Amino acid sequence: MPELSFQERAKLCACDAGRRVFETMARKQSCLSFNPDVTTKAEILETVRQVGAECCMIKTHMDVVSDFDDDLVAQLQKLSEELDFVIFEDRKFADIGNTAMLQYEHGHHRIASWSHVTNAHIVAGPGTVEALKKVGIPLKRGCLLVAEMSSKGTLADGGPYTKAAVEQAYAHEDFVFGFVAQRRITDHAGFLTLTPGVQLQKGGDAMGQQYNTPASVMAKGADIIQVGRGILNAPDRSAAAKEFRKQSWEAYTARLAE
Ligand code: 6AU
Repeated sequence: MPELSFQERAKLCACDAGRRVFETMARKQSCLSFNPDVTTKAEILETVRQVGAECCMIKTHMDVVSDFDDDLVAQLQKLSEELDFVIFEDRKFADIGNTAMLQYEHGHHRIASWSHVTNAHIVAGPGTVEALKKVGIPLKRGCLLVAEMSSKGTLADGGPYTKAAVEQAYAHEDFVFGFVAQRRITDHAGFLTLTPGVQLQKGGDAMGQQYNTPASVMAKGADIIQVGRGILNAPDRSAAAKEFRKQSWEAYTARLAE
């Protein structure tokens, strides 16, 4: 099957937030999502100001931010409009439906109220995503399912577990618009693949993370490369983000030309 453009794929995506992601990617010509995994509000906002212009998406882990408050959310939302990126809170919901629903809507972070996109594990069965959807759909939110992981020894490794994630996604296309995975795991072009574990050189960290290059993950069908420390620890973050953006966009356009 010929590779479709992100604009064409937006039309095949049944989820409002998912379409917004595809359209942002096409408009900005960016397959880059950056995660500022830092622990203060000031550092998050500083890094997002440095690289947000290069990104289609900014991914957060608000539960590591010591001074999280509503103003951080307000400032992030403002930057999302100014710099044109989608906000993705990487909460990896994993509990039974009722608990996941409460975690998504309530608590200190009230994730559903501000994050366009979130993600979920499927380990607890279909109840998790069914419950998240009840909160997310009225707010036009979207969800990615964690189908494969980048870490050494993961149990989400392409076998029956990954297949179950695909089945759950098909059952909830209006809310689930794709996967966190190491490669494309379905032919459905309306589903998006976000691949973490990306740096400019292949390698890993001391705690099991495994890295591949932008070109190699794009060749396996990634649509978005998820980059954290490859940008965060670079001497010039803006230059690093530009390089990740360039390498992944070139790989995408090469795929279209095949
Ligand atoms: O580039 P890094 O290693 O600094 O950051 C990678 C980011 C982290 C992880 O929590 C996340 O990507 N991640 C995920 C996601 C996005 O769900 C899944 C996975 O398999 N591996 C992974 O690293 O914020």
